[in-house]
Amino acid sequence: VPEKFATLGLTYDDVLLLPGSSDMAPDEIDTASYVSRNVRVNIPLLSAAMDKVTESRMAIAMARQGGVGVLHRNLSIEDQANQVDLVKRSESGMVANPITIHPDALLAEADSLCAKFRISGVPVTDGGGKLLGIVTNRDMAFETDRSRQVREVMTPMPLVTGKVGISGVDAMELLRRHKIEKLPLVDDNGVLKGLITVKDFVKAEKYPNAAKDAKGRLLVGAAVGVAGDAFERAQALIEAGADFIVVDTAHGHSRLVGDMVAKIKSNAAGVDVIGGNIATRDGAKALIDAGVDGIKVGVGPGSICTTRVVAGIGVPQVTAIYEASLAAKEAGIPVIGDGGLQYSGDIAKALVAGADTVMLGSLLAGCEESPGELMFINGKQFKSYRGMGSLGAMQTRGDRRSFSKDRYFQEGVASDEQLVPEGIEGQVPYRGPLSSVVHQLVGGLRQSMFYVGGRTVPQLQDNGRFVRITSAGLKESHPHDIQMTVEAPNYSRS
Ligand code: RVP
Repeated sequence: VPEKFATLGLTYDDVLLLPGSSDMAPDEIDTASYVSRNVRVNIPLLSAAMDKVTESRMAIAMARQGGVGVLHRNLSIEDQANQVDLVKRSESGMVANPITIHPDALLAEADSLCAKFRISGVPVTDGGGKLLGIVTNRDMAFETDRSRQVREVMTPMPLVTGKVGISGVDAMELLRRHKIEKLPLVDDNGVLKGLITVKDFVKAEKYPNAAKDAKGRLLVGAAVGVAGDAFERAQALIEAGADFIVVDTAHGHSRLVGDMVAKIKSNAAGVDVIGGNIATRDGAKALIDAGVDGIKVGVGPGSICTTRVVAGIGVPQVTAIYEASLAAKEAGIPVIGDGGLQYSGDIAKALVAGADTVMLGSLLAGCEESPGELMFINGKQFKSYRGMGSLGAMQTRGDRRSFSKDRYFQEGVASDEQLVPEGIEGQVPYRGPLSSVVHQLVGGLRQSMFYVGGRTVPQLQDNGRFVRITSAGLKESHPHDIQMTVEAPNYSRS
């Protein structure tokens, strides 16, 4: 008979990392890691697939910092695929499939294209993709009649163009010599194949650590469920260019999840599929058997999650990660530690426990780039944050359908009154731009790596050792016997 009681479950506040022998300079530290078998990031951070955390703006910001965002799925297939597209087109050395406009289109249409994709001009092509000209801010700015056709105001060919495959240096030189901002790339037949912009070069310099795919585009992941048209959703997201798909549920150790992973896997050449969430070694094994490229761990640790009280289910997160990693390491599958992180120090604890990356919700929900408006309450700034299993996220409101019910296997519930929520709704302090939040989180991680004596994430994982602490130890860990008078950028007591 198997033991009725598993080992004692530990979480972040139950442990500390032991300082180890260290002989490195801080600038030698390398924080790169793997999200899944083929998706490598430069910092081991993912933004959560939640409707108050990750839409295209957060995903772009995360990838620029070197991590990656996972786009939430509480929206239509079309909208979510569109968000993938926005991230993949956002910037890189070259835009492979630039947005184009037909010469017969109206200026008003050009306006809305530019606004939607935050661009300042669009190449004009005929039905066959042949480059006819370009219409930019400079052509349109003084034009008061927005019902005129693009062909009347565009700058027509011949334009300065480059050949497909032109080097970055040569492209920059052309832009500089001709004092232009956009360089269309064409093939021998004059068909538009790509676009290089000054803006992209400036950004590439500004974000040297950005996480990119083989074509130089920012990385992005996207979540799907298991019910209804989940498979069609996955197909649309892959089509739009997602680098990995997360089959994202509250109970990944279930047949539906395994089946969905296998189905997407067998139809998705070259795109990694991650499954979750699980919290045991057996759960990890089941996902590995289904063919996952990555495993997401966490049942109940989330700041907004009530699964552990509503259902009495879960495993304290450090133990959950450790147990899952025992199966995952053997199979060579990366582990994502999802939820429950409160401070930067928790990142290294997750990695030492066996995670390769961590996923963050509450720590990022207060960023400028997260969806939702700033709220002022008693002179302080907040942003709203909620669980995907909260009533608010699972409810149908007006004509807004909810797509997150099947995360909690409640898609069949007839009416909102019958939903059994597993999350709550609330607010978190506004934290400013993601870049400064990530700076503190990764700065903290680098300190951890220095203290433990791990130059790389694998070294940190190998060399790191825990000491278990008591509640007296935890009290000693936090500032104590003092009233804080100045706010620290990386510490507040919740
Ligand atoms: P946290 O970072 O502690 O805020 O946790 C975020 C994680 O919580 C998410 O990535 C997800 O796995 C989980 N989550 C999201 N919604 C809910 C819920 O409603 N219970 N839980």
